[in-house]
Amino acid sequence: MAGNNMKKLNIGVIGCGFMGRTHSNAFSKVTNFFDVPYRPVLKTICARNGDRAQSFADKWGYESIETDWRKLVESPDIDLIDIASPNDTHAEIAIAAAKAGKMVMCEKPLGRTPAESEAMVKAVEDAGVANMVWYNYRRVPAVMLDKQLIDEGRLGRIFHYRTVFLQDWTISSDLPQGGEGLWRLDASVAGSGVTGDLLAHNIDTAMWLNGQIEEVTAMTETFIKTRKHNLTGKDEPVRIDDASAFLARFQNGSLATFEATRYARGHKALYTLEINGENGSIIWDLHDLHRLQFFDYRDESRLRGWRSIHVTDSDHPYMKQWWVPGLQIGYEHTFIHQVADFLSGLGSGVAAAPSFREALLTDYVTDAVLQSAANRSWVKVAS
Ligand code: SOE
Repeated sequence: MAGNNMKKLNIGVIGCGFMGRTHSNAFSKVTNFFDVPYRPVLKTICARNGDRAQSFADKWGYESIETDWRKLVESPDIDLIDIASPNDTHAEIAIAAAKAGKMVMCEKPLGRTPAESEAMVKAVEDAGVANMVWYNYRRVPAVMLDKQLIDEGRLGRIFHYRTVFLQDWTISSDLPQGGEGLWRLDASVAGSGVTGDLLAHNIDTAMWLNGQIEEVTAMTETFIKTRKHNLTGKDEPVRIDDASAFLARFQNGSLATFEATRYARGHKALYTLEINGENGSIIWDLHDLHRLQFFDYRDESRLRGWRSIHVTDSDHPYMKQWWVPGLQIGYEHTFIHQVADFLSGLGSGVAAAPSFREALLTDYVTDAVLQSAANRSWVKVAS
């Protein structure tokens, strides 16, 4: 669509941390690369600290700042509320935004509990507003290529799904919990530890690629039991899961293992997945995100072996919008792809995924994982 014909979509982003940056970047770049029917306008950035909001606005080109999200949500100038603030704010903001008739995009996980997430789903569906959750890893071109290969039946019947998300940034017992940047360690804000923060990504991708998870059995551990809390200055119990591992059965009969931890010394963000099917297998690794390993058993036997596909050609997902074949893209592009798909969905009337309702299914799985770890039993996943 020619630039001048694009309708403007006024965006209000709440939160100017890590995710506020990834989302702002995506909204500001999308029309440079994708032909979409709407042009996002960085209208207002909202954060409690006005100075911080102002310097963020200056850096990213927001037209104005707001320190009270309630005012932003009610503002007639705003079409879409984007929630990039900590997890304990998601439900209240999303529900108010939907009631005010705004489109809502929300950082993952949707709520801290299924009850919060269900209320959020109800709010956007009652209001009939467009909605989406930022599960960005679906939109790595190599992961999207996985999806194409699976949907084309190239792997055949799936037997195994194996996935991890490994980090090492909380090993020091001196690291405090709570407050700016460290709210992920405070269960009252985050909801859970690596189960909601990291495994939610693995689960979202897994169910998108391989269908519904039916039941799980899990174990979790909190290795460091108390940490100083940044807001109280006192040593307080740590109530998040530092590590979480579970076995799962998918509805299609395949078996899975999932593991996430922040105690895997040497790993910063090692998200990997491997899928083994009757006719082939695929492996993907976030540290080498533009490559897809593919084994096709139907190849001529003399030549059979693992192919390492450099997912940078113009017929690979999203890639013709970028540079020239062979030149790769990275993490921030996954967010740009997500906005592009959201805007195209608004234009076509076929909403891009994952919607709040779809993301709720991920929250049902993380909830079953936490229940299973607490009860040391298999737990059926709600649907
Ligand atoms: C945690 O360190 C974190 O930033 C997650 O919150 C993100 O969702 C993940 O993509 C990278 O790791």
